[in-house]
Amino acid sequence: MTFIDNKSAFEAAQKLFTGGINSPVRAFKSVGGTPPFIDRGEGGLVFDIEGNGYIDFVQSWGALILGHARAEVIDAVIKTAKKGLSFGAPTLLESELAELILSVYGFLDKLRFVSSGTEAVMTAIRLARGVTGRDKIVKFKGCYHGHSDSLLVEAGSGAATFGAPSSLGVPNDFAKHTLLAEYNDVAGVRRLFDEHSDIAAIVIEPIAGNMGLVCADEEFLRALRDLCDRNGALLIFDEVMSGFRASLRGACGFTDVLPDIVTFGKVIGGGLPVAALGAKKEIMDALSPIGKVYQAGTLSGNPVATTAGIAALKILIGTPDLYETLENRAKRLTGALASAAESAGAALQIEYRGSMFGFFFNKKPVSNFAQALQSDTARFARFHGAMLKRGVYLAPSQFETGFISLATSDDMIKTTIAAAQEAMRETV
Ligand code: KE4
Repeated sequence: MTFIDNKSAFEAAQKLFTGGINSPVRAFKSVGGTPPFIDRGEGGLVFDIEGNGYIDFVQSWGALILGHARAEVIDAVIKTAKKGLSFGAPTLLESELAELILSVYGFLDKLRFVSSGTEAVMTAIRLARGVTGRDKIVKFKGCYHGHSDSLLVEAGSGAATFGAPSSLGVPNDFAKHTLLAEYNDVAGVRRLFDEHSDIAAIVIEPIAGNMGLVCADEEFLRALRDLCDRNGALLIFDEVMSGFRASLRGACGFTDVLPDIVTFGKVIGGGLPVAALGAKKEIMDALSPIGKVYQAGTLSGNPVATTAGIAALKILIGTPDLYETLENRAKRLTGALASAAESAGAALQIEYRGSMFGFFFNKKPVSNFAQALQSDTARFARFHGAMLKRGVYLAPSQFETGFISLATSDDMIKTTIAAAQEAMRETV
């Protein structure tokens, strides 16, 4: 099948896939228009099949922190691939990647690799339930932790975008074990522990990236840690998006609160399917084959995928000031976007954390999902289209986060700012 334009490619794809895509947010339903079919990535840019270039702030939803097709990653992947793609057996590569991750997240003893963030968080929940012997989990409205049944209850990201906060097909018997609280609301979580004695874990995005970008207050995280300690529950930090992204140590680089379990994804795979969960030995050894919490995966720790992760993490760990550079660019971009909104008379709330940034067309600050839902999503959709037209590829949903990569050059930031100044005025 060869197509020369996005529209006909999308029409054809809709005959093959529901919605023409393989992950809902990619369908551009909440922003409208035709999603560009990407042909290639090059540093901070992606190019569609029509040859249009875009400054990419999606970066495969955060994974490509070094930019697209980074030579060291590609060369390493090719070299490993020539030795075979998958064995379903232990390799030194997964050990090497694990050592790199644990060298940064030093409070963790062991990891288990899986192939997606969904798998990582699903396993973390099962592990917490297995270790505590309890069934209930606490999650936060607007946080998204993948599409496993227990967690598709008032989820953020795609589900929030479609205004279907809980998914069909999730049996009530599953959903009833998932308790919901508002992000940054200590009293609400405390009430849940007062009412339920069988809470196995709290799972949270310590930097929430799936309701737009919303950061957890330090005292909120401290309160969660304290509630877990007092009640014998585990604290799970879902760092699938923020791990090695918000800082070298992800959200753990911004708080002194230590979780019991951390989940990883995206950046640790360098663009290929690697995700993981990690914890202290006594928790991790509850997993099969030592313990009785079952988990398995054909492609877990895949040699080609772990090679990409190793190549990426070696650069991230080995490049001094890399994260400071990224954060400075995020600061410059968000500052200029705020000014552009002000000049256009647009109410904008904008925030960054390391190389992650997000904004809401909203008159009031956003610290939880209910407030995020008050944002002007129609305005966001118009702005998104106006930026895409000017060669700037933002996440196609108000309830997502933008990312700065090492390849997002100062010139690209400058171009983005100029585009935003026009787009803000054009989409009043
Ligand atoms: P995956 O199963 O999509 O690899 O990871 C699920 C997941 C878990 N936890 C967090 C904090 C996540 O952000 C994600 C996935 N993120 C979305 C973007 N917001 C993936 C994009 C998509 O769904 O297409």
